[in-house]
Amino acid sequence: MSNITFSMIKPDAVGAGNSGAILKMIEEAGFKIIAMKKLRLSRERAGQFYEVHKERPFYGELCEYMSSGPIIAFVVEKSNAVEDFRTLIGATNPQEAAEGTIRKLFATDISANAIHGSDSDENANIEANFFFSQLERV
Ligand code: IDP
Ligand code: MG
Repeated sequence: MSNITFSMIKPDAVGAGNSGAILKMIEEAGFKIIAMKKLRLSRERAGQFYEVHKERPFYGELCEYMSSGPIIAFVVEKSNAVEDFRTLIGATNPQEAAEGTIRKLFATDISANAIHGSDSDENANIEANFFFSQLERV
């Protein structure tokens, strides 16, 4: 069972002033924040992060969007972190996201969907390492 996952509050949610409300939901769901920073990705760096999607039709739009404003990148810890965090954020398309999930409450559309959550233990580690060194985590 995994105990860490990686997340980003995306530019739409940061820009709308929803970061605090989203982080409150995450903490109330039992996740402990072990690293965090606010930054703006360059288009190139966004492209590197989403490299796995480079053949998908929305890749260009996704890279534009993810570099359009600041994000908050963070790592959280909890038992079964990857799966429980994906449940908390809801489906990729907010129109399909369950009631009470972060994307249902805060996402704009399928592209600007408020928040990222890693989809596997392997990717959680790769993505956490993309933004943070071991020493930056408490
Ligand atoms: P996930 O974030 O729920 O894991 P992925 O399929 O991994 O969803 O897609 C990564 C991100 O790419 C999504 O969170 C969303 O921002 C964007 N995205 C996914 N599908 C579409 C689409 O059909 N149109 C536009 N953007 C999309
Ligand atoms: Mg994904």
